[in-house]
Amino acid sequence: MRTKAAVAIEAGKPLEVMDVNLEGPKEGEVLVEIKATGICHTDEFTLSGADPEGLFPAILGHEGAGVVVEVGPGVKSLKPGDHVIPLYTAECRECEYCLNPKTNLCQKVRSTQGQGLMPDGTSRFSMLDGTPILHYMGCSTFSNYTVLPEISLAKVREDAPFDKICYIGCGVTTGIGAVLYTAKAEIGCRAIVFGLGGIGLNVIQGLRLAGADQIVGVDLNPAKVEMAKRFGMTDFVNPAEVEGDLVPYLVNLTKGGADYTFDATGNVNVMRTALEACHKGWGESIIIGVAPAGAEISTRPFQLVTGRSWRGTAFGGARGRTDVPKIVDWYMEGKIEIDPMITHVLPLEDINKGFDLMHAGKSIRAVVQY
Ligand code: NAD
Ligand code: DAO
Ligand code: ZN
Ligand code: ZN
Repeated sequence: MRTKAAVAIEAGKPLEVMDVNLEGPKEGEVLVEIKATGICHTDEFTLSGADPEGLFPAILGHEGAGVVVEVGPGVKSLKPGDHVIPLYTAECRECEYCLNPKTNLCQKVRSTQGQGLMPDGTSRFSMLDGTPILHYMGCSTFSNYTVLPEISLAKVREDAPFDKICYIGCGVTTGIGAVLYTAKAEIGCRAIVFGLGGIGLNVIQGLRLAGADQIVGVDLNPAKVEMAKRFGMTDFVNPAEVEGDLVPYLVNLTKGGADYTFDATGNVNVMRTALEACHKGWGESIIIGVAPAGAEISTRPFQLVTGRSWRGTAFGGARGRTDVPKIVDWYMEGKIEIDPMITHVLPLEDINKGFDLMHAGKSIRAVVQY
Protein backbone atom coordinates (compact mmCIF):
# COMPACT_ATOMS: atom_id res chain seq x y z
CA MET A 1 0.00 0.00 0.00
CA ARG A 2 0.91 3.68 -0.11
CA THR A 3 0.90 5.94 2.92
CA LYS A 4 1.75 9.55 3.70
CA ALA A 5 4.81 9.98 5.93
CA ALA A 6 7.31 12.58 7.12
CA VAL A 7 10.70 11.19 6.07
CA ALA A 8 14.04 12.13 7.67
CA ILE A 9 16.27 12.15 4.61
CA GLU A 10 19.48 13.10 6.42
CA ALA A 11 20.69 14.63 9.69
CA GLY A 12 20.18 18.35 10.06
CA LYS A 13 17.55 18.65 7.29
CA PRO A 14 13.82 19.24 7.84
CA LEU A 15 11.50 16.24 7.44
CA GLU A 16 9.99 15.77 3.97
CA VAL A 17 6.31 14.86 3.79
CA MET A 18 5.72 12.41 0.93
CA ASP A 19 3.91 9.28 -0.17
CA VAL A 20 5.88 6.10 0.55
CA ASN A 21 5.37 2.38 -0.04
CA LEU A 22 4.48 0.20 2.95
CA GLU A 23 4.50 -3.60 2.74
CA GLY A 24 1.90 -5.55 4.71
CA PRO A 25 2.64 -7.25 8.06
CA LYS A 26 4.79 -10.41 8.05
CA GLU A 27 5.01 -13.16 10.71
CA GLY A 28 4.34 -11.69 14.18
CA GLU A 29 3.73 -8.16 12.79
CA VAL A 30 0.77 -5.79 12.79
CA LEU A 31 -0.33 -2.99 10.42
CA VAL A 32 -1.56 0.04 12.39
CA GLU A 33 -3.29 3.23 11.26
CA ILE A 34 -1.70 5.97 13.38
CA LYS A 35 -4.31 8.55 14.38
CA ALA A 36 -2.04 10.93 16.34
CA THR A 37 1.66 11.22 17.16
CA GLY A 38 3.61 13.40 19.59
CA ILE A 39 6.91 15.08 18.72
CA CYS A 40 9.40 14.17 21.45
CA HIS A 41 12.78 15.76 22.16
CA THR A 42 14.39 12.41 21.23
CA ASP A 43 13.09 12.64 17.62
CA GLU A 44 14.71 16.06 17.37
CA PHE A 45 17.89 14.69 18.93
CA THR A 46 18.09 12.02 16.21
CA LEU A 47 17.19 14.40 13.39
CA SER A 48 19.84 16.89 14.50
CA GLY A 49 22.51 14.17 14.25
CA ALA A 50 23.32 14.15 17.99
CA ASP A 51 22.20 10.53 18.34
CA PRO A 52 25.09 8.27 17.27
CA GLU A 53 22.62 5.52 16.39
CA GLY A 54 20.58 7.78 14.11
CA LEU A 55 19.96 6.08 10.76
CA PHE A 56 18.82 7.63 7.49
CA PRO A 57 16.66 7.79 5.54
CA ALA A 58 14.16 6.86 8.24
CA ILE A 59 10.63 7.54 9.36
CA LEU A 60 10.98 8.93 12.88
CA GLY A 61 8.31 9.19 15.60
CA HIS A 62 7.96 6.90 18.61
CA GLU A 63 5.00 8.43 20.46
CA GLY A 64 1.60 7.61 18.99
CA ALA A 65 -1.81 5.97 19.14
CA GLY A 66 -3.92 4.27 16.51
CA VAL A 67 -6.02 1.34 15.33
CA VAL A 68 -5.02 -2.15 14.18
CA VAL A 69 -5.82 -2.60 10.47
CA GLU A 70 -4.38 -6.07 9.71
CA VAL A 71 -2.47 -8.72 11.64
CA GLY A 72 0.24 -10.93 10.14
CA PRO A 73 0.56 -14.73 10.54
CA GLY A 74 0.94 -15.94 14.12
CA VAL A 75 -0.41 -12.80 15.80
CA LYS A 76 -2.67 -13.87 18.67
CA SER A 77 -3.07 -10.95 21.08
CA LEU A 78 -4.46 -8.32 18.65
CA LYS A 79 -7.19 -8.12 16.00
CA PRO A 80 -8.31 -5.49 13.46
CA GLY A 81 -10.13 -2.63 15.21
CA ASP A 82 -8.15 -2.84 18.46
CA HIS A 83 -6.86 0.49 19.75
CA VAL A 84 -3.11 0.47 20.40
CA ILE A 85 -0.14 2.52 21.56
CA PRO A 86 3.23 1.70 19.89
CA LEU A 87 6.07 0.76 22.27
CA TYR A 88 9.71 1.64 21.60
CA THR A 89 10.50 -0.71 24.47
CA ALA A 90 8.81 -4.00 23.57
CA GLU A 91 7.50 -6.52 26.10
CA CYS A 92 7.72 -10.13 24.89
CA ARG A 93 7.12 -11.61 28.36
CA GLU A 94 9.50 -14.51 27.69
CA CYS A 95 13.10 -13.24 27.22
CA GLU A 96 15.68 -13.26 30.03
CA TYR A 97 15.05 -9.55 30.61
CA CYS A 98 11.24 -9.75 30.67
CA LEU A 99 11.50 -12.61 33.17
CA ASN A 100 13.71 -10.50 35.49
CA PRO A 101 11.59 -8.13 37.62
CA LYS A 102 14.54 -5.72 37.91
CA THR A 103 14.30 -4.44 34.31
CA ASN A 104 11.87 -3.40 31.57
CA LEU A 105 14.46 -3.62 28.77
CA CYS A 106 13.02 -6.51 26.72
CA GLN A 107 15.71 -7.68 24.29
CA LYS A 108 13.58 -9.77 21.92
CA VAL A 109 13.65 -7.28 19.02
CA ARG A 110 16.48 -5.08 20.34
CA SER A 111 19.17 -5.74 17.72
CA THR A 112 16.99 -5.41 14.59
CA GLN A 113 15.14 -2.41 16.10
CA GLY A 114 18.49 -0.68 16.63
CA GLN A 115 19.27 -1.18 12.92
CA GLY A 116 15.93 0.32 11.82
CA LEU A 117 14.58 -3.06 10.72
CA MET A 118 11.73 -5.44 11.54
CA PRO A 119 12.64 -8.68 13.37
CA ASP A 120 13.26 -10.59 10.09
CA GLY A 121 16.02 -8.07 9.24
CA THR A 122 14.13 -6.15 6.52
CA SER A 123 12.23 -2.86 6.29
CA ARG A 124 8.56 -2.53 5.29
CA PHE A 125 9.00 1.09 4.08
CA SER A 126 10.47 2.28 0.77
CA MET A 127 10.41 5.40 -1.39
CA LEU A 128 8.28 5.34 -4.53
CA ASP A 129 11.51 4.76 -6.54
CA GLY A 130 12.21 1.65 -4.43
CA THR A 131 14.92 3.13 -2.13
CA PRO A 132 14.51 1.45 1.30
CA ILE A 133 13.50 3.65 4.25
CA LEU A 134 14.38 2.54 7.78
CA HIS A 135 12.05 2.18 10.74
CA TYR A 136 12.82 4.19 13.93
CA MET A 137 12.73 2.84 17.48
CA GLY A 138 10.49 0.08 16.13
CA CYS A 139 7.60 2.55 15.81
CA SER A 140 7.84 5.10 12.92
CA THR A 141 4.74 6.97 14.02
CA PHE A 142 5.41 9.91 11.66
CA SER A 143 3.64 7.77 9.06
CA ASN A 144 -0.14 7.53 8.74
CA TYR A 145 0.21 3.73 8.51
CA THR A 146 3.07 1.73 10.00
CA VAL A 147 4.04 -1.88 10.73
CA LEU A 148 5.27 -3.02 14.16
CA PRO A 149 5.99 -6.30 15.95
CA GLU A 150 2.99 -7.55 17.95
CA ILE A 151 5.11 -7.32 21.13
CA SER A 152 5.67 -3.60 20.46
CA LEU A 153 1.99 -2.70 20.83
CA ALA A 154 -0.04 -2.08 24.00
CA LYS A 155 -3.78 -2.71 23.59
CA VAL A 156 -5.74 0.13 25.23
CA ARG A 157 -9.40 0.98 25.91
CA GLU A 158 -11.40 2.29 22.95
CA ASP A 159 -12.97 5.35 24.59
CA ALA A 160 -9.61 7.10 25.15
CA PRO A 161 -8.87 10.03 22.74
CA PHE A 162 -5.96 9.33 20.38
CA ASP A 163 -4.76 12.95 20.35
CA LYS A 164 -4.13 12.81 24.12
CA ILE A 165 -3.11 9.22 24.84
CA CYS A 166 -0.43 9.30 22.12
CA TYR A 167 1.67 11.17 24.72
CA ILE A 168 1.54 8.06 26.96
CA GLY A 169 3.68 6.36 24.29
CA CYS A 170 6.73 8.19 25.69
CA GLY A 171 6.59 11.43 27.74
CA VAL A 172 3.85 10.63 30.24
CA THR A 173 5.01 7.10 30.94
CA THR A 174 8.70 8.07 31.10
CA GLY A 175 8.07 10.81 33.69
CA ILE A 176 5.45 9.13 35.84
CA GLY A 177 7.18 5.75 35.52
CA ALA A 178 10.54 7.18 36.67
CA VAL A 179 8.82 8.03 39.97
CA LEU A 180 6.56 5.00 40.43
CA TYR A 181 8.48 2.13 38.78
CA THR A 182 12.14 3.21 38.98
CA ALA A 183 12.43 5.33 42.15
CA LYS A 184 9.39 3.74 43.84
CA ALA A 185 9.04 7.06 45.69
CA GLU A 186 7.25 6.91 49.05
CA ILE A 187 4.50 9.10 50.52
CA GLY A 188 6.04 12.11 52.27
CA CYS A 189 9.32 12.14 50.32
CA ARG A 190 11.18 15.28 49.20
CA ALA A 191 12.21 15.45 45.54
CA ILE A 192 13.96 17.73 43.06
CA VAL A 193 13.16 17.69 39.34
CA PHE A 194 15.73 19.26 36.98
CA GLY A 195 14.13 20.37 33.68
CA LEU A 196 10.45 21.24 33.49
CA GLY A 197 9.78 20.17 29.89
CA GLY A 198 7.62 17.42 28.46
CA ILE A 199 9.30 14.81 30.67
CA GLY A 200 9.95 16.81 33.86
CA LEU A 201 6.31 17.90 34.17
CA ASN A 202 5.30 14.26 34.14
CA VAL A 203 7.89 13.48 36.83
CA ILE A 204 6.20 16.22 38.86
CA GLN A 205 2.73 14.76 38.43
CA GLY A 206 4.14 11.31 39.24
CA LEU A 207 5.53 12.70 42.51
CA ARG A 208 2.16 14.25 43.33
CA LEU A 209 0.52 10.88 42.65
CA ALA A 210 3.07 9.23 44.97
CA GLY A 211 2.24 11.71 47.75
CA ALA A 212 5.55 13.62 47.90
CA ASP A 213 5.69 16.36 50.56
CA GLN A 214 8.08 18.64 48.66
CA ILE A 215 8.55 18.84 44.87
CA VAL A 216 11.26 21.32 43.89
CA GLY A 217 11.44 22.24 40.18
CA VAL A 218 14.71 23.57 38.70
CA ASP A 219 14.77 25.25 35.28
CA LEU A 220 16.58 28.12 33.58
CA ASN A 221 13.36 29.15 31.82
CA PRO A 222 10.91 30.97 34.15
CA ALA A 223 8.14 30.52 31.56
CA LYS A 224 7.88 26.90 32.79
CA VAL A 225 6.83 27.84 36.33
CA GLU A 226 3.08 28.25 35.89
CA MET A 227 2.55 24.84 34.26
CA ALA A 228 4.86 23.10 36.75
CA LYS A 229 2.90 24.55 39.70
CA ARG A 230 -0.32 23.31 38.16
CA PHE A 231 1.12 19.79 38.12
CA GLY A 232 2.30 19.87 41.73
CA MET A 233 5.61 21.75 42.00
CA THR A 234 5.88 23.24 45.50
CA ASP A 235 9.12 25.27 45.08
CA PHE A 236 10.85 26.71 42.00
CA VAL A 237 14.57 27.40 41.66
CA ASN A 238 16.13 29.22 38.71
CA PRO A 239 19.87 28.39 38.84
CA ALA A 240 20.63 31.71 37.12
CA GLU A 241 19.22 33.53 40.17
CA VAL A 242 21.08 31.54 42.84
CA GLU A 243 24.20 33.22 44.16
CA GLY A 244 27.04 30.76 44.70
CA ASP A 245 26.90 27.00 44.39
CA LEU A 246 23.51 25.45 43.56
CA VAL A 247 24.13 22.22 45.51
CA PRO A 248 24.20 23.68 49.07
CA TYR A 249 21.24 25.90 48.15
CA LEU A 250 19.17 22.85 47.16
CA VAL A 251 20.38 20.76 50.12
CA ASN A 252 19.31 23.56 52.46
CA LEU A 253 15.93 23.96 50.70
CA THR A 254 15.20 20.24 51.08
CA LYS A 255 16.38 20.15 54.73
CA GLY A 256 19.46 18.02 54.23
CA GLY A 257 19.07 16.91 50.63
CA ALA A 258 16.36 15.26 48.56
CA ASP A 259 15.22 11.67 48.92
CA TYR A 260 14.96 11.56 45.13
CA THR A 261 16.29 13.77 42.34
CA PHE A 262 15.53 13.42 38.63
CA ASP A 263 17.50 14.78 35.67
CA ALA A 264 15.14 15.60 32.79
CA THR A 265 17.57 17.91 30.94
CA GLY A 266 20.16 15.59 29.34
CA ASN A 267 22.92 17.96 30.55
CA VAL A 268 25.80 16.12 32.30
CA ASN A 269 26.62 19.08 34.59
CA VAL A 270 23.00 19.10 35.76
CA MET A 271 23.26 15.33 36.35
CA ARG A 272 26.16 15.94 38.75
CA THR A 273 24.25 18.64 40.62
CA ALA A 274 21.26 16.27 40.83
CA LEU A 275 23.40 13.51 42.38
CA GLU A 276 25.06 15.84 44.88
CA ALA A 277 21.75 17.43 45.93
CA CYS A 278 20.60 14.00 47.20
CA HIS A 279 20.38 13.35 50.93
CA LYS A 280 23.51 11.79 52.46
CA GLY A 281 22.95 8.16 53.40
CA TRP A 282 19.95 7.37 51.21
CA GLY A 283 19.24 9.88 48.42
CA GLU A 284 18.77 8.44 44.93
CA SER A 285 19.34 10.33 41.69
CA ILE A 286 17.60 9.07 38.57
CA ILE A 287 18.94 10.05 35.14
CA ILE A 288 16.19 10.34 32.53
CA GLY A 289 17.80 12.84 30.14
CA VAL A 290 19.68 11.50 27.13
CA ALA A 291 23.08 13.22 26.86
CA PRO A 292 24.85 14.09 23.57
CA ALA A 293 27.02 11.43 21.91
CA GLY A 294 30.26 10.82 23.81
CA ALA A 295 29.28 12.85 26.91
CA GLU A 296 30.42 11.51 30.30
CA ILE A 297 29.27 12.06 33.89
CA SER A 298 31.53 12.62 36.88
CA THR A 299 31.41 13.21 40.62
CA ARG A 300 33.67 12.57 43.58
CA PRO A 301 33.30 8.86 44.51
CA PHE A 302 32.87 9.97 48.13
CA GLN A 303 29.37 11.11 47.13
CA LEU A 304 28.49 7.44 46.53
CA VAL A 305 30.56 6.09 49.43
CA THR A 306 28.41 8.26 51.68
CA GLY A 307 25.20 6.63 50.55
CA ARG A 308 23.90 8.47 47.51
CA SER A 309 22.92 6.29 44.51
CA TRP A 310 23.09 7.12 40.83
CA ARG A 311 20.54 5.35 38.65
CA GLY A 312 18.95 5.65 35.22
CA THR A 313 15.66 4.80 33.57
CA ALA A 314 14.38 4.14 30.05
CA PHE A 315 10.64 4.50 29.36
CA GLY A 316 10.21 5.10 33.09
CA GLY A 317 10.92 1.46 33.87
CA ALA A 318 7.48 0.63 32.45
CA ARG A 319 6.65 -2.73 30.90
CA GLY A 320 4.66 -1.40 27.99
CA ARG A 321 1.99 -4.02 27.31
CA THR A 322 1.28 -4.37 31.04
CA ASP A 323 1.65 -0.80 32.34
CA VAL A 324 0.61 1.46 29.44
CA PRO A 325 -3.07 0.33 29.46
CA LYS A 326 -3.14 1.10 33.22
CA ILE A 327 -1.76 4.61 32.63
CA VAL A 328 -4.46 5.17 29.98
CA ASP A 329 -7.00 4.17 32.66
CA TRP A 330 -5.46 6.66 35.14
CA TYR A 331 -5.92 9.41 32.53
CA MET A 332 -9.53 8.42 31.79
CA GLU A 333 -10.29 8.26 35.54
CA GLY A 334 -8.83 11.75 36.10
CA LYS A 335 -5.94 10.51 38.25
CA ILE A 336 -3.42 12.15 35.91
CA GLU A 337 -3.71 15.10 33.52
CA ILE A 338 -2.48 15.26 29.94
CA ASP A 339 -4.56 17.88 28.11
CA PRO A 340 -2.80 21.09 29.34
CA MET A 341 0.59 19.73 28.25
CA ILE A 342 -0.58 19.33 24.64
CA THR A 343 0.08 22.91 23.66
CA HIS A 344 -0.10 22.55 19.86
CA VAL A 345 -1.98 20.30 17.39
CA LEU A 346 -0.78 20.26 13.78
CA PRO A 347 -1.48 18.44 10.49
CA LEU A 348 1.34 16.20 9.17
CA GLU A 349 2.19 18.81 6.52
CA ASP A 350 3.22 21.19 9.35
CA ILE A 351 5.33 18.68 11.32
CA ASN A 352 8.48 20.80 10.92
CA LYS A 353 6.66 23.67 12.69
CA GLY A 354 6.32 21.30 15.65
CA PHE A 355 10.12 20.84 15.69
CA ASP A 356 10.59 24.64 15.46
CA LEU A 357 8.25 25.19 18.44
CA MET A 358 10.23 22.66 20.49
CA HIS A 359 13.54 24.35 19.60
CA ALA A 360 12.16 27.71 20.66
CA GLY A 361 10.95 26.25 24.00
CA LYS A 362 7.40 27.34 23.08
CA SER A 363 5.70 23.94 23.22
CA ILE A 364 5.45 21.28 25.88
CA ARG A 365 4.05 18.73 23.45
CA ALA A 366 3.09 19.34 19.82
CA VAL A 367 0.86 16.56 18.49
CA VAL A 368 0.33 15.72 14.82
CA GLN A 369 -3.20 14.56 14.01
CA TYR A 370 -3.66 12.51 10.83
P1 NAD B 1 12.40 19.63 26.92
O1 NAD B 1 13.32 20.33 26.00
O2 NAD B 1 10.93 19.76 26.74
O3 NAD B 1 12.72 20.07 28.43
C1 NAD B 1 14.01 20.27 28.95
C2 NAD B 1 13.92 21.37 30.02
O4 NAD B 1 15.19 21.47 30.66
C3 NAD B 1 13.59 22.75 29.45
O5 NAD B 1 12.51 23.32 30.15
C4 NAD B 1 14.89 23.54 29.65
O6 NAD B 1 14.64 24.93 29.90
C5 NAD B 1 15.48 22.84 30.87
N1 NAD B 1 16.93 22.98 30.99
C6 NAD B 1 17.86 22.90 30.01
N2 NAD B 1 19.10 23.09 30.52
C7 NAD B 1 18.94 23.28 31.84
C8 NAD B 1 19.86 23.52 32.91
N3 NAD B 1 21.18 23.59 32.70
N4 NAD B 1 19.36 23.67 34.15
C9 NAD B 1 18.02 23.59 34.37
N5 NAD B 1 17.10 23.38 33.39
C10 NAD B 1 17.57 23.22 32.15
O7 NAD B 1 12.83 18.10 26.86
P2 NAD B 1 11.97 16.84 27.34
O8 NAD B 1 11.09 16.37 26.23
O9 NAD B 1 11.35 17.11 28.66
O10 NAD B 1 13.13 15.73 27.49
C11 NAD B 1 14.07 15.83 28.54
C12 NAD B 1 15.16 14.80 28.35
O11 NAD B 1 14.64 13.49 28.53
C13 NAD B 1 15.81 14.80 26.98
O12 NAD B 1 17.20 14.62 27.14
C14 NAD B 1 15.19 13.59 26.28
O13 NAD B 1 16.01 13.08 25.26
C15 NAD B 1 15.07 12.65 27.47
N6 NAD B 1 14.14 11.51 27.32
C16 NAD B 1 14.50 10.36 27.97
C17 NAD B 1 13.66 9.25 27.93
C18 NAD B 1 14.04 8.00 28.66
O14 NAD B 1 13.34 7.00 28.50
N7 NAD B 1 15.09 8.00 29.44
C19 NAD B 1 12.45 9.34 27.24
C20 NAD B 1 12.11 10.54 26.61
C21 NAD B 1 12.96 11.63 26.67
O1 DAO C 1 19.54 -1.37 25.06
O2 DAO C 1 17.81 -2.51 25.58
C1 DAO C 1 18.33 -1.46 25.29
C2 DAO C 1 17.42 -0.25 25.23
C3 DAO C 1 18.10 0.97 24.71
C4 DAO C 1 17.15 2.07 24.35
C5 DAO C 1 16.30 2.52 25.50
C6 DAO C 1 15.74 3.89 25.25
C7 DAO C 1 16.49 4.95 26.01
C8 DAO C 1 15.74 6.20 26.10
C9 DAO C 1 15.75 6.94 24.82
C10 DAO C 1 14.77 8.02 24.79
C11 DAO C 1 13.42 7.53 24.52
C12 DAO C 1 12.58 8.36 23.70
ZN1 ZN D 1 10.21 10.24 23.54
ZN1 ZN E 1 11.28 -9.67 26.39
